[in-house]
Amino acid sequence: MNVGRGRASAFRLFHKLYTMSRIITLDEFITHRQKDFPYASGELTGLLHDIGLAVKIVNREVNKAGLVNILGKAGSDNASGDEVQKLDLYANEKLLESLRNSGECCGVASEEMEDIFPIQSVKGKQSQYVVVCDPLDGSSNIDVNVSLGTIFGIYRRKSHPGENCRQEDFLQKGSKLVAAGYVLYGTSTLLVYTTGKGVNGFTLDPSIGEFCLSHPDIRIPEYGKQYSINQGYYRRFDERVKRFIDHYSEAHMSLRYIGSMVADVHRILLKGGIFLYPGTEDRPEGKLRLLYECNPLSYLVEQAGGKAVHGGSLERITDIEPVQLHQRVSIAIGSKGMVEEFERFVQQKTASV
Ligand code: AHM
Ligand code: MG
Repeated sequence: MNVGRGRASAFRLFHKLYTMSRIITLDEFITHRQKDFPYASGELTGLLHDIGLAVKIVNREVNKAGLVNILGKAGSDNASGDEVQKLDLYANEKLLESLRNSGECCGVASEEMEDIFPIQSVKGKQSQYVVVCDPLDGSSNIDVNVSLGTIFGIYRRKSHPGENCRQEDFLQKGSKLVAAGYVLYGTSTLLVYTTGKGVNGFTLDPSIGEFCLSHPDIRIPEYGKQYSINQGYYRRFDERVKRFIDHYSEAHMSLRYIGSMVADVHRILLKGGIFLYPGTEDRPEGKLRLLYECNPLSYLVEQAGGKAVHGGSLERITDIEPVQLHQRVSIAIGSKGMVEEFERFVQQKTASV
């Protein structure tokens, strides 16, 4: 099955049911797509169902966060040294719970946990997959009611099924992902995912509690009118990045920065644009994590026709060999034309600086 046929099949299903004025739920869609994988045993399908369920529970808590005493800092630092808020821990727990009970996943690595979390096999099942995730991205926005997200990626394990999973199962390049996606808890709740055959988006209909296909076969525009970067760090950026920013600013491009990567990348996926989180003098690889944030989103953006590269070396993000679970990476991601413009700019300046 190639990408074109996968996308065509998604579109056919959408079209058939759409013309019958019938909604397509995430579960129906995932089950329908299982036949795109000739040797699929249903495990990956089951895993995607489980993630879909877990994020509905997280969504419920995100929505009522202002009403219950779940807000506020948990008073601890996560493994990456960042401040943890209670909702992050809750989201992490719910994802773990759902994956642990399903039997389709043999281990999880999460931004909220220092080490990997192996899962014992359930009912004798020898699960083939591991999950990497950022359970609640953009947590500094929790208590001000601004969009948050969940990011996930699924790898086929390298270690032998039946044994405990190992770190090497998670330290795989982004190009080895078999599925990746995100959930955006915004004005509506959206789940966007890919299994390497196009990108599809589903909006949660709260009246029936189901994610319904709303954005079939998403393609990122080749070019957009906005760029996204924390320009407050301008003075600490590399000269080449500074000049790229100056170039867009002089061209009267608009700056949009939410501070939730999922929300910024989602906007870019639909409208075009570029998101940058480059390194600074004190943090040469920036802030974002390769495994939990950059790889899944880069894989997905590439599937939609976009591009993602390292902000300094310009290596394709999904080609970077991870060496640590909580590794950070400088990133430029978005519309192909704009990322290539960034690349030309960096190369040019590298040559002349
Ligand atoms: P988090 O996973 O701890 O929430 O941090 C990641 C977030 C991204 O969503 C966002 O793009 C970035 O941190 C914002 O960081 P900054 O405030 O330095 O611009
Ligand atoms: Mg994050």
